[in-house]
Amino acid sequence: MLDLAELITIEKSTNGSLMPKNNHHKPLLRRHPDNPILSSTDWPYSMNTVFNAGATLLEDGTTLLLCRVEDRRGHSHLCAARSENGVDNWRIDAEPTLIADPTNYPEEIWGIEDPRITFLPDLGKYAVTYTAYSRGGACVSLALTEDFKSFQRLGDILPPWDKDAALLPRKYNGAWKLIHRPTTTGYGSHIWISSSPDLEHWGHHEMIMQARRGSWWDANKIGLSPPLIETEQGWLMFYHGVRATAAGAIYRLGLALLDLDDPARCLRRGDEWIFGPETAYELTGDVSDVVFPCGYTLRPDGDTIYIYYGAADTFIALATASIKELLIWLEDHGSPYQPE
Ligand code: M1P
Repeated sequence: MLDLAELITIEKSTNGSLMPKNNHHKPLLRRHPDNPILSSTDWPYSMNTVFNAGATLLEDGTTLLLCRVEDRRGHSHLCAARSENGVDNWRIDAEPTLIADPTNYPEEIWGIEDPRITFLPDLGKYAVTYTAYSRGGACVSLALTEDFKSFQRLGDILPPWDKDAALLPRKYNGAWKLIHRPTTTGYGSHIWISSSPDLEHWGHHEMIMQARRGSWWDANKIGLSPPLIETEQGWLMFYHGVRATAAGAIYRLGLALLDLDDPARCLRRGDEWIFGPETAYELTGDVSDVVFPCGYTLRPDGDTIYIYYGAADTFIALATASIKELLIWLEDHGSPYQPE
């Protein structure tokens, strides 16, 4: 893999300068021409909307999306869709793949939402972290699976309000690490990391990155988007920032880099958003002005990623990006992280 200094040199020598700080530069995230790639009309059963999908590559190279499907009561469940190329010809489970089970897991009374998938090589299993919508609010739940057919539920691992969670793929000094987003009344919604010896009992809670304040695009409320992406420079983190405006919230994406050896340490954070709602399918839907990725897959070149995002809480769309370009952008458009 090229190191960052080398990449910056390449970028400078081919462009004359680093990417300009305006919205005319080549977009970092490029929308697929087939967008939206999945919508309610593709579904084999009656429902309202499909959005916010977790993603992974299965052993045989198949792309699996675990999609959030909202039914016509407003409750969500998860449904798997599989494709050979990650773009089209999706094979969608004929029935919901993972549904709320409020009898055994009362915290799932109002549905389950927004899955993130991390493969855990030590266990040979995929971990699915998702939001359980309980009477007390949103909380973080976890299930393990080998095949996305049967699931071993560990139940709610963090109490309300907490969501936007994903595991790191390996332990640090015997501890699993979970990135998540608790909300505290009067304090806001920030990104935290917690540790566990067994995936069930969580502690050592530390804040990693604070929402900014004032007029920033990511003021007051941020959250992890897909699981972290491992690079030689650190864990690359896409996060969403929610701007409250008189016309409603705008969900956009930003970038940050966490220390590979100590993921509780944020090294760098981008100043500007890198992706926001612009197209009709992002601007109009059940919830307008939302782009919300929960999953990505790494393509065979080891650099291109496919980012799957919910658009306007109504569709699933796909954007492609280069990890190298994202790191260069962060170097040029970011600053060392300073808490607000
Ligand atoms: O409607 C936009 C998003 O709102 C919530 O996200 P967050 O709590 O991070 O602001 C979630 O309900 C998410 O599913 C939804 O897309």
